[in-house]
Amino acid sequence: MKIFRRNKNDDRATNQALSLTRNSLLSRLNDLFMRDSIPSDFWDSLEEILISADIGAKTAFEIIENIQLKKLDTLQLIYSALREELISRLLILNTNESEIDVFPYKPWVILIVGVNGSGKTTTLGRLAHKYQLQDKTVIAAAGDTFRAAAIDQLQSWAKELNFDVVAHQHGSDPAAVVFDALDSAIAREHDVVLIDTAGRLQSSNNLMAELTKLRNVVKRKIERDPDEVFLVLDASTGQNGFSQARAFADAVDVSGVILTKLDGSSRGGIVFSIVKEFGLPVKFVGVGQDATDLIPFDAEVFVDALLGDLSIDD
Ligand SMILES: Nc1nc2c(ncn2[C@@H]2O[C@H](COP(=O)(O)OP(=O)(O)OP(=O)(O)O)[C@@H](O)[C@H]2O)c(=O)[nH]1
Ligand SMILES: [Mg+2]
Repeated sequence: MKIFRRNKNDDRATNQALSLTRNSLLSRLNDLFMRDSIPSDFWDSLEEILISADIGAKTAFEIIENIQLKKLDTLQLIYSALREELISRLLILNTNESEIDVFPYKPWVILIVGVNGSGKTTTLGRLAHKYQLQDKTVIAAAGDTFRAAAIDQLQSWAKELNFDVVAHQHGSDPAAVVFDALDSAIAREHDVVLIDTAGRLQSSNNLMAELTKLRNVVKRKIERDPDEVFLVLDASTGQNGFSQARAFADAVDVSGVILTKLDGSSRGGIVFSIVKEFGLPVKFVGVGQDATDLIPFDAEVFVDALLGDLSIDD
């Protein structure tokens, strides 16, 4: 069963969210491509533009090399090849339809991890909303017990959207929260369990140990690993956010990335680095703070929005 199919509104929202990134790219790409012939410094300029869009030096270099191999002699052909190269890099791991929506198990268990402030709790709310729209019942585990406000924040999402939450006191053991949430989900026959986690503890070693522990609790309780482990990354941190994110990817066997705050960032090109550096698919992008602002990722729509070559009907 496939849910979360994309629609025109998703394409528009992606386009809108990428406007900052596009604006920073577009005039430079225009300068480069809107000429009568290929300028002598063309390839250096293109590489520089791609790197400046956070696409990553390695990826930019490979893209240029692949296009050069084609020995194309017009700017128009080079532009089309650039578009194809960009899309193919995202398609390696991203199908054009979200795969997370198949439900072979009940409850379907999703662990949400990422550095503090990246948008985990907001993403949880938005994912809950997406599942609810598909008539799935959702229960959330308030696994961030480190900050009292985190529990309140989750509860207010739950109140607004009308889903269940299992929460213990501030400072209690997150593993116990997850254990209870899974118990409730099984007893109440919920379809989806969304587990919120802390982005920060006294030390990052503690945090990684805690996340591993949460994973193990899930495994013990449902006799399989979490069905998805989503790493939430903030698009505005650009390449700098990577080293922290790496620690999560190493600790908990992440299955996909959710890239938030695309709307406030001019660094949308970061998705290319994510796919390359982490070898992970991007599953959703966050395009705002509302319940509806989580959009399934689509490589082609993304690249067209990035390059400003859109074929969306208005
Ligand atoms: N504009 C925009 N803001 C977002 C998006 N996603 C999250 N935010 C905002 O980012 C801030 C942090 O989001 P949270 O969901 O609290 O982040 P968190 O990872 O749970 O943070 P901690 O619990 O402190 O680790 C909030 O103000 C959110 O509204 C997005 O896609 N776009
Ligand atoms: Mg949070």
